[in-house]
Amino acid sequence: MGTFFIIASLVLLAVILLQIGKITEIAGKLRGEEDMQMRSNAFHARLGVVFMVGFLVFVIVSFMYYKNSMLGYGPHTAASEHGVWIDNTFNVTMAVTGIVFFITHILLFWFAYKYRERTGHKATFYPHNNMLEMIWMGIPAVVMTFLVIGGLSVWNRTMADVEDGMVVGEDYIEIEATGLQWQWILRHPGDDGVLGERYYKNITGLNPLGQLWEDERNLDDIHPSELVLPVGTPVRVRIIARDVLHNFYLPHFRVKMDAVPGLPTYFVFTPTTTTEEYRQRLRDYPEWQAPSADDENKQRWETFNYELACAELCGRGHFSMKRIVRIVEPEEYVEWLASQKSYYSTTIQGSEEDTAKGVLSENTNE
Ligand SMILES: [Cu+2]
Repeated sequence: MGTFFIIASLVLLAVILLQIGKITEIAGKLRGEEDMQMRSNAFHARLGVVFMVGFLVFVIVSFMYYKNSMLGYGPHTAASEHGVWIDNTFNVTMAVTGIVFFITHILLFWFAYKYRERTGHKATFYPHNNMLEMIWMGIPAVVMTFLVIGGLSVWNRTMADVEDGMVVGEDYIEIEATGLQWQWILRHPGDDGVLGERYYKNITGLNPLGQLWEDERNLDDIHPSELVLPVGTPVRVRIIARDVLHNFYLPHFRVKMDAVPGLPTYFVFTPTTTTEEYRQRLRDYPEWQAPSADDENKQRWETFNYELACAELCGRGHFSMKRIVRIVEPEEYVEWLASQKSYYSTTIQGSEEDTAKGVLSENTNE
């Protein structure tokens, strides 16, 4: 019954609105409709211009407000070698598209205002102008070509693998990140500088990466809880997923690569700024320098840490795939590495897994 009354009231309301519309129409005819129409046109065209100004001011203000929080701006310049190229590419694209954004929005609303219907003005039929078309096809084509070629060149340099002839452990460090629901298992090579073999059928509760313990290179590999790397040395990260898609994401280094089950990927990057240097950069940032620097600002640098995250929405624990990343001086890295115990020595040695050494797949899997 209640529903019936609600529906009936809505129908009545619609009828009333229709009637009001009709009355307005008739009243308009009596008063001279055309004049009303023109006044309404002018009003809405002006509203459009006001909206445009407000909108563009809002765009500028919000950009100014958030700029210090955005990667690539303010104090957040890239902490890796290739990150600087990527930031430049982004900034150039932003400048070009930003200019076009302002021009097109101003034209859009200005034209709607200037060419509104007015008494005594007749629209011109203007279907074709070769010159004009050449200009608006030509300029974007040339600009896009430059953006795409520049972008491709940066992409190719960023995605390049280590150079031929480079020696792992000497010229670069190779580490491994395995994503699974919901954590990253990091693996650093031990003293030998090389990661040992792994085989997925060897994965057990004790051996989450399926490392082959008969491969001696595995015995000194460590599974650190933080990603610690020396500044200035190229790092090659092997990226692996154990279940669903994950994504190895180091925002401050502009590193981002999918971790795909069954398809190993990699990323090579060179950290250029230690954690301490980055904190100092935040501390020295002029806009946060005021003597009245509030606690919130101080927090920014006192507690700053690089982070490893997962950038693929991989399930309900996705958010927890966060690891602290520390970039340190090379000497500190050597010290840190020496202080770490190998996964084999802490977890495997003496266990059932250890005695099963040499027996591949099936047996160790159960
Ligand atoms: Cu994930």
